[in-house]
Amino acid sequence: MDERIASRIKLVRGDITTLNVDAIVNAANTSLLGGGGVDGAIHRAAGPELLAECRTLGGCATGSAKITRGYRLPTDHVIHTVGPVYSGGGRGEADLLASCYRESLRLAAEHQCKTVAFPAISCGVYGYPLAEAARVSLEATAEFLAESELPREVTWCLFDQPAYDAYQEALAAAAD
Ligand code: AR6
Repeated sequence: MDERIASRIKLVRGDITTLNVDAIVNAANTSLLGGGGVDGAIHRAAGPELLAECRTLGGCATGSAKITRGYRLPTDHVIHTVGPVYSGGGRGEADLLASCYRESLRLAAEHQCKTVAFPAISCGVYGYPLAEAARVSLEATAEFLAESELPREVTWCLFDQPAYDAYQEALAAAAD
């Protein structure tokens, strides 16, 4: 990965609902009507207006993304993307995961977002192995950033230490 691209990628440990960035990304499901994990945390922190807007969107396909306002969150926008359920890696999971990142970044750029934060999409309930997800997501993001000035900065907000360590290793490997 080019040094200029690597300098636009940050890793933090924490709760994505607290981040004061232009957009946070939600690891949603195809209904867009909420769930557990980071999705539940985002809906709880944003308040019921977020669910009301999501009800108007007609769901979202796996690998796609849709954008809403952030309501009571410190962020302006929430980008809802639906990661693949991991079932061994032979069912197009990597392409779908890469597509989640590309489509989310495309929406962020379209909405003039300078700063965007992602959770580790698909790495919770959907069972994607962390190291592999980190590699795929960093590669897709680096490719997008090489072609686009916006977003200026992409942060992964990793909830626990194993996720943080996996991203740190993948980032170090990609920077070589
Ligand atoms: N901030 C940042 N990351 C978080 C937070 C948080 N507040 N809470 C959890 N994580 P998951 P998925 C991490 O299961 O695998 C939902 O029910 C978590 O530790 O939230 O894409 C949806 O409605 C993990 O590393 O999302 C879908 O049905 C990562 O976020 C389904 O889960 C993703 O875990 C989506 O599954």
